Amino acid sequence: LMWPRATPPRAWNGTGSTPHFSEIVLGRCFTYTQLLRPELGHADCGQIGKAFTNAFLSKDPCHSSEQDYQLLLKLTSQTIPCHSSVFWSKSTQLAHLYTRVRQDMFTLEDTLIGYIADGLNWCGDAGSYEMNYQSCPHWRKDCINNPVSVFWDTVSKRFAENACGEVQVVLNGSVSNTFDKNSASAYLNPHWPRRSVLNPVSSMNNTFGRVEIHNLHPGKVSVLKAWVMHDIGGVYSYHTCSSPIIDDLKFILSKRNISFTCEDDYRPIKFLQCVKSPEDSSCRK
Ligand code: N1C
Repeated sequence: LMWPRATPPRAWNGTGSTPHFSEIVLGRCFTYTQLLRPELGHADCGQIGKAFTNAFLSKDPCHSSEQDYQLLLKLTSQTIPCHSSVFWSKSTQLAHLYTRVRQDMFTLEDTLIGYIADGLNWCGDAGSYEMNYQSCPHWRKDCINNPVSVFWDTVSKRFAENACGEVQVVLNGSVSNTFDKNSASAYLNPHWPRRSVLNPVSSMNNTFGRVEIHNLHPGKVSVLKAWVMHDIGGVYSYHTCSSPIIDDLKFILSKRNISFTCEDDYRPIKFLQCVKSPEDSSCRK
């Protein structure tokens, strides 16, 4: 039995739940299943909304688990055709512009579960039935196993497990952490501490390197094609396909028997950048 609490829930260091969370989830679910992808018209948005909130309400927001999201995952299962999965890291906007034009390709946010949750924040509290709209745990300052981080890890893992054929990843060559080999080495070397004592969460914030590449199925995925994109007018390119950081990615995939190719400034995506900066010299040739 839970009594109404006398004191407000504990204050965390992260942004609170998104106002009108449940209504947004329900509205997005109907938009996706009724208007965008009618082939998912059979999905039960009422049940999906309930499964989503039940995954974290009345629970300690620092002890969220994959298990909490299993029913939600089951209710939102979706088949993505082979050769159409697009992963990304540090390139949210560009990757989504790309699949906006290429309607036959899917990032996680182009699937039902990713579409529903994109950009939202949520958490509850062990001592209350309510959502916490004041604050939620910050992944670095409070705890890693918070409802939002665990959610993205869980759905990213499933998205990668289900990928087949030729898959793509849009990487950002204009940041130092184009690919996070430290996230990845946690898996390569069993003795490497996943959460280093010196720097508890260094390199934890890279889902592609930490979760997705390790959950691609060799034999199902034939090749990963990386597109390393550079900001137009960016003063410095940190990484290209010839950078050692890309060799790390190549090495991990070769160990897993998945072929790898890499191309700098892939033209179809470069065109999208050029829509914004048509006068740049790199867009004129
Ligand atoms: O940590 P990242 O990128 O490497 O994660 C991106 C990678 C993509 O391929 C997606 O399939 O992992 C998946 N993914 C999301 O789709 C997603 N949408 C929103 C992972 N995280 C996602 N978010 C939130 O943005 C989440 O809170 C996470 O921490 C960031 C990831 O951004 P990033 O570092 O650019």
